[in-house]
Amino acid sequence: MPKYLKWLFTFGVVLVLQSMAYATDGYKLWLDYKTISDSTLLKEYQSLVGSVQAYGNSETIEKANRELHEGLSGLLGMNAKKLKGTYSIVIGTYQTLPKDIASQFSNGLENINEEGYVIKSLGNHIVITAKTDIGVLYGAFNFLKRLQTQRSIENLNITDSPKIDIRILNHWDNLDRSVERGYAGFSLWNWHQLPDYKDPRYEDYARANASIGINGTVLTNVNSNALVLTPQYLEKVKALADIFRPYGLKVYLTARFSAPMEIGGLQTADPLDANVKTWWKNKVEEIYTYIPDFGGFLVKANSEGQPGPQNYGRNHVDGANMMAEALAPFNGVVMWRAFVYSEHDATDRAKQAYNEFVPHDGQFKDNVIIQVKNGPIDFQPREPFHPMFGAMPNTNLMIEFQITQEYMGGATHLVYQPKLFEEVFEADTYQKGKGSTVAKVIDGSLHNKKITGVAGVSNIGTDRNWTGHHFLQANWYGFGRLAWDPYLNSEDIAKEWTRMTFSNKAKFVDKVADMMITSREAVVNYMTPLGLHHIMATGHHYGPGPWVGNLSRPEWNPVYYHKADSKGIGFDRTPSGSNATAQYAPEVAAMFNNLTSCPEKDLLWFHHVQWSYKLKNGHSLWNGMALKYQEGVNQVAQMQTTWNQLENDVDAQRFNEVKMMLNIQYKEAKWWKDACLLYFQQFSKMELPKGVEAPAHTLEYYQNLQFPYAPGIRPQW
Ligand code: GCW
Repeated sequence: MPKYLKWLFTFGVVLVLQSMAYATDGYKLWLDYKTISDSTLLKEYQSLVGSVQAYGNSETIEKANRELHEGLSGLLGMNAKKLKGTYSIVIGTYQTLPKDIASQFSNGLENINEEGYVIKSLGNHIVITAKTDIGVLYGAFNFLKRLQTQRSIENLNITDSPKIDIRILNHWDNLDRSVERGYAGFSLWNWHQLPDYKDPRYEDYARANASIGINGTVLTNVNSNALVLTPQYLEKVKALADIFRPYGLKVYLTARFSAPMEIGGLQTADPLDANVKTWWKNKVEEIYTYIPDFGGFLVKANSEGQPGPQNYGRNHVDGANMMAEALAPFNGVVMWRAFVYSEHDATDRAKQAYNEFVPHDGQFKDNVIIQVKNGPIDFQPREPFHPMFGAMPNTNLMIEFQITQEYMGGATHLVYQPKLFEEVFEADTYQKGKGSTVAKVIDGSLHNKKITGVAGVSNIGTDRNWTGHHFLQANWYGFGRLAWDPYLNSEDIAKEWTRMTFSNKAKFVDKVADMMITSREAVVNYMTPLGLHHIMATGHHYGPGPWVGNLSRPEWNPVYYHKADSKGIGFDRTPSGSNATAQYAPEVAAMFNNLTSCPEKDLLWFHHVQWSYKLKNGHSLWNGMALKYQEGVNQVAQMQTTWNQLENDVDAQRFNEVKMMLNIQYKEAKWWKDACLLYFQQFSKMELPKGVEAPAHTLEYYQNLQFPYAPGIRPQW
């Protein structure tokens, strides 16, 4: 072979290999517009899709136009400019569309809200329109999704609007680029190089968020650093905000309550002090000179050592309203967190947030929204819904989920969280009788709320695949989908994501979705079955630690939560115990209080139950618990089997990476089972039942394991 041919050949091979690697490393998320492999379908789509005609010249419309070009070119395997199918794809807002097209939407677009969209077949057009540019972009993504998931694009008449206003990621990212409870590398925000160096990844991040309707991002950790509010950093924040804006993604920051002292030179941060008020007013005004559409502040105050109004004898209302006043002229909001509990308060930690906030119902300003974690303790594998959701009819409430897996195995465990989110949204608060679900509280329909919101603590970092584990991309995706519409079905979301991310083969989709759905219960089973909670190791929270009982604050100790003794196990939160159930509506409280009506999945959350207590399946509590732990391990084994069967349907890179992760998950599921059962067995003094594998090591062995460098730990702890 002549030299030049050899060279060309090698070059070609390298190019092909490179593009393969790029296509399968997970970077493209669910937006990898691979050409449709089913040739009949491909031809059909090619015969239907014509040119894209975009009306309007905003940056957002430009992005929508570009997305359609890239998406169609990829999916249909030819340059989109050359498409000559029946229907041209017409995009634009109602105002910018040609009059003859716009006039066919007879009542304007009254069925959608400001961010909603309409996709409608009209003669030789498929029209994607909205009231705003961002609505058009959302519609463009939805249209592409139809092709990605291989649905019909004929006779379309789709209207869709988000049901919740603020759909936001909370990054627990520090200015040194470490990420508290982050397991996917470092923070995306390269503060040192900003504002001049604009990593293309910033735009990819905004685009991915827009594709699932996420419209806000809090860039910084709730354990906050006031420096981000200084001009030096605001300039950097502005650079990010400018990149995110065309994608409808608003920037928010965490506001450190003591900032007036730390960066403002004041002697106090008392929210009722006139100088403090003025300082925040000026600071907010300054922020808006950099970022005219700045979203507002997220505040963690008087919680886990963060400063707050209580340092000055004031309360949450004083603190939140003071900031809200400064933000109101600019339509900014304050998201004030309800994650509070105190070492000086001896009451059950599960009750403390409610006790601190509910008496203030109706006192917060209109642009304050109280951000409440999904459950009353702290993002455990399973918690009952937070009682505050059924108790503050006159206050804006938003829900906070934790997408990053602080308590669910970090980024190595495949846990499909939208199933958990769905479970919480479906829970019934009974606040206005049966059917008063958490979803209705959060979307504002139960009480006619002015602002509504859903927050998710991000699982995103610098890892090439964004989330550390390919399948954890589904949690970012599913979070966005459910924040848009909390009534969606998590199983449908799993299938949709699988089709977009991997393959449309029906068998593959079913098997993968099945594995994802199972994973949610699996993690509960192998970590904290039957309502157990907070029994993880200390600090990094990696692995089991039910034996821990020596921490300075009682409510940090696992023994505080499981209360295992010779009689039984579990936290009595009924009237004979802490009476936390009284914080729920009477119907809900009655259900939890009664041992037989309390769902067994929440049993040990609400009751201290005897080891010999008979579960619904006839097993004693001890045997039932041991079998649940084993079931969790078996479920992971089943996930491994399923995945191994799919080798031929997945590219080698992702197949192998997921396979290795599942091996870790299996090992760690066994570790949890063995360590917890050995520890609890000291109290039950009962044998492991048939069907439960004997532990691999002694209890002492598990108790001595140390992981000083486990990821995600808070640098200051
Ligand atoms: O669960 C705890 C985490 C902390 C976190 C805190 C919170 C950001 O261990 O790392 O701090 O919750 O939500 O504020």
